[in-house]
Amino acid sequence: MGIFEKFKLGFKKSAESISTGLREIIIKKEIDDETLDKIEEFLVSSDVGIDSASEIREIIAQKKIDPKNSPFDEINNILKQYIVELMTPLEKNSFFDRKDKLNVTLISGVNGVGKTTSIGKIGKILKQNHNDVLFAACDTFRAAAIDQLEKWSEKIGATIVKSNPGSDPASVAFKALEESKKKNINQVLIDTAGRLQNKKNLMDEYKKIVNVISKLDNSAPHEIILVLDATSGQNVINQFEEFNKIIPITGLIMTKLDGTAKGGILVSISKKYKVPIIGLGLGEKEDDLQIFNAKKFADAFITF
Ligand SMILES: Nc1nc2c(ncn2[C@@H]2O[C@H](COP(=O)(O)OP(=O)(O)O)[C@@H](O)[C@H]2O)c(=O)[nH]1
Ligand SMILES: [Mg+2]
Repeated sequence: MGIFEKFKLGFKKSAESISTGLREIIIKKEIDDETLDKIEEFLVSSDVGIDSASEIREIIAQKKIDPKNSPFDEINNILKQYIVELMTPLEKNSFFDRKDKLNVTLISGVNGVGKTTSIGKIGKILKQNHNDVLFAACDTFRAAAIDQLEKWSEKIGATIVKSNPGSDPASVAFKALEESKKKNINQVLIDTAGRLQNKKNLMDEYKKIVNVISKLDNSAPHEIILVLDATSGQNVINQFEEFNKIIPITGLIMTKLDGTAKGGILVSISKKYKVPIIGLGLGEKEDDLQIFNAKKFADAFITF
């Protein structure tokens, strides 16, 4: 299966829900106010966000839809173009390039969103691009979390730095950076715990990790990637706000886009925060991270 087929398959549920929804609304040749209202409401219910939904409504209202063409096709094209224009500036393929200097990436996000899995997938692409990769097991809260990262390190051939469960995450980060310098490893990916139920602790833990890292290399951490789970719908907005307050987010990964009809949330978060999107999780396997491309996303999301 080619990369685009995989992409399309991953977005099948979202795309079907958009397509079916619009087909039910756009029944007249003439796009009147009532239809425009329904389209706007439908887009809001598809998680694309109130701002984008009302902008798209305006664009459709302004455009003289040629009665010779199918209004359904024209509206889908408008949607596609809107998404491409909004999201192309958020592409950041350079994240996966080979880096000549040490590059430290902190992976953040609440429990269960797919941080550890995404680290494995990112590591694989980084290795394909001729980087050396080290994983730092800084989610020391559960032994299983350390084991899980270790399995990923074996699978993709990355070095791992870990400590005993319960040990200080910042000290693991410190060891990881020392090890990367010693072994001349250019890419360090730091896995973290995401126990939002204790915000104060989480915040302190993050800050401590960042402090320790920046003491060893004052340009680090180079990236703070927030992992968001598409199935959480509008909750991702709160999560972004919370994490961005601790340390400004430099990139996003949205996971579990396979099997959910909530792909629209990616449009909403793009409109609201304009933060680069690094990749999209479309499954649990090592090759299931798609490097973000706005045109491909729009083509897979809007199929008609
Ligand atoms: N379907 C699907 N499952 C995913 C994806 N990313 C992660 N998962 C699964 O979500 C669960 C939690 O992932 P994990 O990486 O442990 O989350 P963490 O707690 O944030 O580190 C695991 O069962 C993963 O296999 C994805 O893109 N799609
Ligand atoms: Mg984890």
